[in-house]
Amino acid sequence: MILFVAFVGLLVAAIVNSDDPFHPQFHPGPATHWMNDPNGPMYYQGNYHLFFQYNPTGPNWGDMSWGHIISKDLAHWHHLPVALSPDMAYDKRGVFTGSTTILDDGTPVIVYTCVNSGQQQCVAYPANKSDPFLTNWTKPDYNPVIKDPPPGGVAGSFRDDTTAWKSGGSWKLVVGASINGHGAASLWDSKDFKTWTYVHPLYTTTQYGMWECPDFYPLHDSKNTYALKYSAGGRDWYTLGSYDESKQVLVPSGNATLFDYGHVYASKRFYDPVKKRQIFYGWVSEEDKGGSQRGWQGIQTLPRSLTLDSDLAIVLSTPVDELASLRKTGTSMKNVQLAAGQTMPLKGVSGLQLEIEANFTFDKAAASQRFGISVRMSLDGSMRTDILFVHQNMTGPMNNTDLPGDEYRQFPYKVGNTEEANIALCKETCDNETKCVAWTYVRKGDPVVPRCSLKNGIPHLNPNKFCVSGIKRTNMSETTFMVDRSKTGGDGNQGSVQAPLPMKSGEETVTIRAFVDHSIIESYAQGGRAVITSRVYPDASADGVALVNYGSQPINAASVQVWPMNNCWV
Ligand code: DQQ
Repeated sequence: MILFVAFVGLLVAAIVNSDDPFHPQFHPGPATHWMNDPNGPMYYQGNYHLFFQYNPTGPNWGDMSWGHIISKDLAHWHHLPVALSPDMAYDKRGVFTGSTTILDDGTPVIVYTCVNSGQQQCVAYPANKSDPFLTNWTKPDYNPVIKDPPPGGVAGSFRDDTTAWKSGGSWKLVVGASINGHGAASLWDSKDFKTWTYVHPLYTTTQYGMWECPDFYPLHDSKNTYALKYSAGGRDWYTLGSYDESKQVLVPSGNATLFDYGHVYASKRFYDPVKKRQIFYGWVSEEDKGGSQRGWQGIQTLPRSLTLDSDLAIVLSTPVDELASLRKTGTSMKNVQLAAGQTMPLKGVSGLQLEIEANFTFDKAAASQRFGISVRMSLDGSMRTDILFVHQNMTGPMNNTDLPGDEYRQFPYKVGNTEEANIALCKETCDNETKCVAWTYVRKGDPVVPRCSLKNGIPHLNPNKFCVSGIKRTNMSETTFMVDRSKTGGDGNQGSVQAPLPMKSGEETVTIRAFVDHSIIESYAQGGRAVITSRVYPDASADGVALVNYGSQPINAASVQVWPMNNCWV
């Protein structure tokens, strides 16, 4: 019966999605309706499970339940029936986010936020532990197991349980909270997984009023570094540090950093005992207004493995290797030369489901470089999303260089000033205006009046003997990774996203990897040092790929590989 239900669900999935050009086909998620946070991922008896916040009846948030899919390899997925529904008095307003923990005897247990008048924490156990699909779950009579928020907390801001871990001979669990008005990872302790007592905040800061979806886990490096993760302000943050088990606190070693500079929230990770790694999923909501008309909203990221780069003190996020099993026969090119300003469409390469990896040679001595790949590109190039490496070596005046476009304001030559003083004024004005990113001064001699042009984007560099330009030094590192959606098309978010991309000394190559799956683009630079996830909604005909060089000197793409990708539904 269960298999029959799953099979019918699968057919529905195929019917619902096949003619929707925006619906991803190799990202895990439900066939249709609303999905938000990933919940309770785990490996159990040969299967990877992923649950998620799900509305089983419609395309908008509501009736919060746990949807359920499973996979043998993190690449190919099967739909299963809803695992948890809001069917008890204590969770009738929602089965909110939570995690799974494998107990000492091998039993998996879900801890989730049960919502009624306030938010409490509840548990659920498999109805049949030997069912490897874990299709049915039961909620014991003693729920909720945590009834009240921590002292200084708020009943309506107390949610999103982590996977529990053993420390000091008992179970520890973190729940997101707002303590005395500040976001906090509230720490709870239990001997039997039934009676929980409050300890104190494992970590808290004053930056946000509430932390959703916290997590705490080791990165398995030689220094035993831990990551404390939380979701706040629409983004997912981590702080690295050490775990002081005698005091039960995180001792931070740095500032909060983003996992993904794009559109990812409420992420969840689990430890994969098979390959001994931490794996991350994140919720990627729609970035246009058409979602509910399409009948579904929300995607999960591809599973990403998290490792620590201890030199750079950042977490690297890389799509799991198993995804290579979704690749069809690919195309590969070597030593492709790109002239300054060139866009080179890749002949015979197109599709709405692609993985692309390109390695470029990076010239540190160059004044300024902007290159990468264009995806979801229309035949005439007018629609495209650019995934770029940006290197700014020089912020001072670049003679004989124009930065055409992106102007938001200009002002004329100041009479009485020398030309050099006017150039300095142009640069200084840009430095003092928050909106300003770059400037161009047009010298005397050009048919138009000499003037300063202030820009809110970094346009392409163009040789022009009348112009002198500069790019403002931002507090970003000099090398950044960028997704430019200004020409993306459709009615989605056209905003661009820039992420710091730290380079190591002596590095001479830049690797850009992108997964394009209909309306989602996951972009990774330098093995996951910078990640930007974006939603795009161009016409289905915009399916081309190009290499682009917006810089003023030639670039060599040492290797380029593109694979069309299969669907992930089995
Ligand atoms: N989504 C869940 C909450 C969580 C929020 C409700 C984060 O448990 O705090 O659907 O997106």
